[in-house]
Formats: sequence, structure tokens, C-alpha cells
Amino acid sequence: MVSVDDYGEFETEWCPGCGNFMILKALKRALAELGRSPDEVLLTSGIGQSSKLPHYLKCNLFNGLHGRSLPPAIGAKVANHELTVLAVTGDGDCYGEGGNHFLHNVRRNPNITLIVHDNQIYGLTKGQASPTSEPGMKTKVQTHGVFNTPLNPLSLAISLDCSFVSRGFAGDVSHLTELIKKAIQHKGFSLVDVLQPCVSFNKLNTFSWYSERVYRMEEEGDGYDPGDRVKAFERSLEWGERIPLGVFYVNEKPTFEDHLDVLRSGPLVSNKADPKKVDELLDRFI
Ligand SMILES: Cc1ncc(C[n+]2csc(CCOP(=O)(O)OP(=O)(O)O)c2C)c(N)n1
Ligand code: SF4
Repeated sequence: MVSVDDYGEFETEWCPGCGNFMILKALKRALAELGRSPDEVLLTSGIGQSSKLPHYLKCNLFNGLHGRSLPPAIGAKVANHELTVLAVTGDGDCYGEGGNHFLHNVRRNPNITLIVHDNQIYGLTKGQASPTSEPGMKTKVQTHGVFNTPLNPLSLAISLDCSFVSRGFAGDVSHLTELIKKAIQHKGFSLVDVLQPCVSFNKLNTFSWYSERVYRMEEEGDGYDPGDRVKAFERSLEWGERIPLGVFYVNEKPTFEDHLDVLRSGPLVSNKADPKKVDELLDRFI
């Protein structure tokens, strides 16, 4: 049986009270409850406070360049599609620097889970506005307040027909654990955008600000159907006095790996290379 302890306990560099701690807790719980052992799991990340998360659990990890949590995740998944692959990233890392990778991997639909610590700020570089910062938010750089239109990750993902789109809140660990479990179990690209208060640099979107607003969609009793793309898009626009949490949209469709014939006989990593064939190939190209 897999337990949370199998994922170890490490000292972190995060500020006391940061929302990242709860995301780490939820992720470890989700992996343990799904019975995934550390050797079956790969976490990839980019650069940021959030992207340090893979350093704080015992499993396979790859820490890449800023905005590049997804490329190594896809590469590893293709080499070994039996691995549970999760890309862990921040709103700046994923929707800013890594925006292009986000768009095109949603389209490719690899069977991986993307967890975005969405604190609406650049935490590691000490508090500049990010693509999801609220208009009007003042920072040391945006001294007159943010004036760019914020990127709405859920609407964007739904518009691209992403296979699984969800939102969690770092202040609701049990709900977030269930969401991460669903995302991992979903076959296809699954987005978990997590509202993550940055206690040091985002003085607007605090734990209490969120707690007054967030609600679990599944508890509304209005028969919300995550299979309805138009309704999901409408719901993704709700932001202000009430902020929905839960699974917004699900669309089962073939994954990137399903299209690759070469994977049908098993993972690429277990294929034995035939040196003769390698030489033949090299001769053709050199
Ligand atoms: C190519 C490149 N550009 C810029 C940076 C500087 N940089 C490091 S982290 C970061 C933003 C991180 O923000 P986010 O992804 O929201 O993560 P957080 O620290 O808030 O968790 C930036 C701009 C970098 N390391 N590399
Ligand atoms: S700067 Fe913000 S996001 Fe980074 S560890 Fe501190 S509280 Fe967390």
C-alpha cells in the first residue's frame, strides 16, 4: 500500500503561510490515495516558487527552464506512456513565458496532468504582475495599477477544447485532493488551475478574500453538466463576488500517444535498440 510518507518530508524555501504548502499536501495525498508509488510518478517543472514543488517530494523529477514544464513532460510521456506524468508550474511560468507550450499541448492532448499554482503574481522575482493579475492591482513595477486584460486560463482552455478543465483552491485541501485525483485518472490533458495565495506579494487575492468568494460547483444542486462546452465557458467567466471551484469541462477524446503506432507494443524505453538498424539509419542521414 502506498502512503503519503513514501513521498518523504523535506525542508522548503517557501514563506510561512504560502498556499504552495497546501498544494503539496493535496498532491501527495492524491498520489497516495490513487496508489501511485513514487517510482511510477514523474513531476516536471519550470522556474518559480511553484516550480520548486517537485524538489519537495521523493519521486522522479525534471526541473527545466522558465516556461518549459510541458516539453519534458510530453517527451517523457512518449518515451514511457506507463508513467504518471504531472507538470507543475506557476501562472507566470505557464501562461506567460510558457504560453505557447500551454496552447499547443492542450491541442495535442497528451495524457498528462498540469497543475498551475495561480497566485496572480510573479513570486520568485518578488512581486511583478503576471498574466492573471487583477486589473488595478498595484505592484512595485505596476505602480499605477495593472491595466492589461487578465488571461482567463479556464476560458482559454475550454475554447481550445481541452480534455479536462478544473479549478481548485489551496485553502480547500480535501476538495483539491479530489480534483487532482480526477485529473490524474482522466485520460488526456487535464488542467488543474489552483488559486494559491502568495502571502508575501499579493495583498489583494488573500486566503480570506478567496474564502469569502469561492464555492464548490457540485454543491450548487443545479445539475451542472461538465460535458456542455458552452455552459462551461459561461461558468469560466464567473469571477468577482462568487468564484466557482470544481470540474468545469470534460471531453473524452484520443490522446497524443493514442495516435502513435510505435507505442502499441509497449513503452519505447523497453524496446531493445538493434545496433545494426541504428547504423543503417545513421548511414542514410549522415
Ligand atoms: C528566460 C527567463 N526569463 C525570466 C526569468 C525570471 N523569472 C524567474 S521566475 C519568474 C516568474 C515566476 O512566476 P510564476 O511562474 O508565477 O511563479 P511563482 O514564483 O509565483 O510561483 C521569472 C520572470 C527566468 N528565470 N528565465
Ligand atoms: S513569495 Fe509568495 S509564492 Fe513565493 S513562497 Fe513566498 S508566499 Fe509563496
